[in-house]
Parts: sequence; structure tokens; C-alpha cells
Amino acid sequence: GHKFWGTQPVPQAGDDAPTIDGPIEPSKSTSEVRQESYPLPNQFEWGAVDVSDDAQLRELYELLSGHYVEDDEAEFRFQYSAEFLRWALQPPGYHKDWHIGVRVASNKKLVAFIAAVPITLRVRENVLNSSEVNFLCVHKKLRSKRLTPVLIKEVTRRCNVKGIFQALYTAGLVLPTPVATCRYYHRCLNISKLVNVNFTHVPSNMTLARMIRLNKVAERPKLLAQGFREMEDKDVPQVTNLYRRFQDRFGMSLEFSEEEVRHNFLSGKGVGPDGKDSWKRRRENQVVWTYVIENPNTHKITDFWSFYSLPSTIMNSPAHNVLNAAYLYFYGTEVAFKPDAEKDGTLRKRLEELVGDALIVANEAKFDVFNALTLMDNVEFLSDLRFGAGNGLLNFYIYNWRTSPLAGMNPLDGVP
Ligand code: YNC
Ligand code: MG
Repeated sequence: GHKFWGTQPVPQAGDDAPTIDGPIEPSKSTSEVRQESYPLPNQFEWGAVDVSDDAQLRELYELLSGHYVEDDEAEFRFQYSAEFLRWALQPPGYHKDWHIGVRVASNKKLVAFIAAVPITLRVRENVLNSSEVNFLCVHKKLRSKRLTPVLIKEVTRRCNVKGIFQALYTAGLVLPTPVATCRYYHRCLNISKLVNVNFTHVPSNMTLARMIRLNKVAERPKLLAQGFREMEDKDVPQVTNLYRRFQDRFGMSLEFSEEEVRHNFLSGKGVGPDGKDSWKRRRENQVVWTYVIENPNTHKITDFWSFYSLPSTIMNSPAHNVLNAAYLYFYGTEVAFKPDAEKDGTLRKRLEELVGDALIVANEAKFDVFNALTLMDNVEFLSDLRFGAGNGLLNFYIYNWRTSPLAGMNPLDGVP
């Protein structure tokens, strides 16, 4: 049984299939919302984490890089960069007091964290002013002490104070009750390093040399001649429009304003040590990488794609400390709106070209691996582009919202 989750407004095991989408419990009025923080055990106190302040951002970085999510075998642990955390925690309209730390009362050491950011979430035909909850972390020495329910109740309270009663969150863990489940897929780029650090292995019917040859990617993006270039600020209106129409095809999506598109696709760039544009420096200082295809004749943006940089600490390799991973983020293409594009293979072909170029850029920038989930249209191209299924699953949850499960977030409702 779930002592905590059993008390929360989430679909519970054994609930009947919902006949109509809607909240599980009604929104509270201002006077019904609790105004005081929940109590913490004596030696701890709530402490703000101001991520605009370099020293506090560093504290958060240190907590997460030592104690955040690991794979099942405890070989790799996410190592979100300070720049990434700032990017993820300060989207348009963010609230400082939704960045919630727990500190040791005596010495103010940061030992736990949870955060929410505002999002506009569409689930089927309903558009919800919601929050997205992420970066829940409790120091390894304080595990299994039921701090988590207090963190979750406090972030819920602070959302409620701002009139927000729904939230989106993801976890590898299975809780009551996922709205969708996706699998992680991995496209190996730096084969010898990935074999060396035990991220992948050479199959018994293959040699390392052959595996390297098979996974080689081209040196230059294939769509260069068609107007491939990095996204710029002037592209924001067109990318927003394409993003919206493309996302409308899915059962669930995030709605982005132009300001959110600018933030999500163009910000998160740290300043390199000496301003030079070498790939290594870019990889270490740029969170999100976004490219567009601009039709050379009409100047219309016909396609875009993006990935973000999220390294992992390699915990037990003598040779390497960091796995440089790129994660496929959002993309869109006008091809999706041609009649029958989903049925006759033209959408699949276009996505293969676009994401194929993303692999080329990531490889050029010396990322070791390119990851993607089985959401959006990804199942269309994953195997043809030599992504392999990983062990990891990611479950998607919505707090206080009833809807029937989305069988993947694919418009064709393909299973993950
Ligand atoms: C988890 N990941 O089931 P029951 S993902 C939610 N998400 O409750 P304790 C979780 N709940 O089953 P520990 C959870 N992990 O008894 C555990 N729980 O009802 C539940 N790991 O608490 C669990 N980060 O404090 C159980 O557990 C209760 O000391 C047990 O701490 C857990 O960010 C954790 O994986 C995860 O730092 C903090 O293991 C710790 O084990 C840790 O005794 C490494 O807690 C890092 C890690 C999680 C990444 C993420 C999304 C979080 C979503 C939280 C839910 C938000 C709901 C919406 C709120 C806003 C609503 C509005 C409006
Ligand atoms: Mg605990």
C-alpha cells in the first residue's frame, strides 16, 4: 500500500475507468488554502534556494550531482549543470518560492529540494494552468524518513496559494497512477567510450571495429542545402506557430507562448571561458541546441528540432568521469500536415532526415550518446536511425486530474 499516495488526489489502483475528464477534487478557494508551511522534523527548516544567486545555485548543483537520480545498477547519475538548472527553474512566470529547499537548522546545509514551475498543460481537449514538479531530491543520509511526503505537500500548498491545483511530473518509479509510460532509447555515438564505461557492450556476433563502422554518422548535416541553420530570435513567431500545430496532434502537450519558445529553445547559454566557439566549449556551456530549416526561396521555417545537454557522472570507471549525453527535445515539421503524410511514410522519412541531422550535430560536438523517449512521433524513426531500447522507463503523472491513459503520446496511439 501507499501510505502517502493513497491519501492524494491521484487515480488509485482499482478505480473505474473515468467516463469524463476532470479534477479529482475541486479547487480550493483562497480562504481554504493553508497559509503556513508544513512542519519539518526539528533539526530541519525550510530554506529558499535562489538560483539567480551563483552561490545558492552551486549548493543546488552539489546536492543534485551527489544525490539525484541514478540508473538501477548505480553506474550513472544525472549531473545537471548549473546553467541547466537555471534554465529549467526560471522559465517565464516562474515563482521564486516554488524553488523549495530543506536546510539543516544549525548550519543551513542544503539537504533536500523540490521545485515547481508554471506550465500550460493540454490533456486531450482540456487546457490546464498547472505546474511541473521536478528535481525532488533527499540527501542519501536522510532517506526513508518520510521527508518526501512533506516536500510534496509543501510544494502542493505553494501551488494552491497561487491558484494552481493540477501538476505534471515524471518518475522512473511506478506510483499511482501513470497517464503514460515511455521507454528510453539510446543512439550510441562514441562507441569505444560507451563500451569502455559499460554503457553498452559489443554483441557476440560483432567486433568493436564493425560496431564503430555501423554506427558512423556523416560529418555534415544533410539538410544544409535545404536551408539548415541554428535557430535565431527572429524565428520565434514562426517556430511558435509550427510548434503549436505540431503538438496539437498529440493527446497531451505543453502549450508555449512566444516568450516560452524563446526561453525553451534559445536560452540557457553560458558564456564560454574565452568566448571562442569550439565544440567542447559549446557542449559544456550550452544547454539547449535548436536548429531550423528555412526555405531559401520563401524564407518560411518548414521544420525545427532541438536537443538538450544533460551529462551523467560515471561512477565506477577508471578511465572516464562524465558521460556526455544529448536528449532529443521538441521538433516540428510542415510535412506532418500534408494529406496522408502519416500513412504514406513521408512524415517518417522527413523525421529521419531531421533527427539524422541532429545526430550529426551532436556527434560533431562530441556527445557520447543521443537519447530519446517513445513519445511524440519518435517511434517512427528510432530503429531506422539505430537507436536501441534501454532498460529505463519514464512514467508521466498528472496530479488531481482524471483522464484515461494515453497509450504513448503518439497521435497514432502506438504502444511504447
Ligand atoms: C518520487 N520520485 O512512494 P508511499 S522524480 C513521488 N515521486 O510514498 P521517503 C515518491 N513520490 O508510497 P526517500 C518518489 N519517490 O508510502 C518516493 N516517493 O505513499 C514516495 N532519490 O518517502 C514513496 N528523485 O522520504 C513513498 O522516501 C514516500 O527517502 C517515501 O525519498 C525519495 O523529481 C526520493 O529519484 C525520491 O532523492 C526523494 O529517494 C529519494 O526514499 C531521492 O521516506 C534520488 O515517497 C533522486 C530521485 C526523484 C525524481 C521527480 C518528480 C517528483 C514528483 C513528486 C510528486 C509531485 C506531485 C504534484 C505536486 C504539486 C501538485 C499541485 C498543484
Ligand atoms: Mg526521507
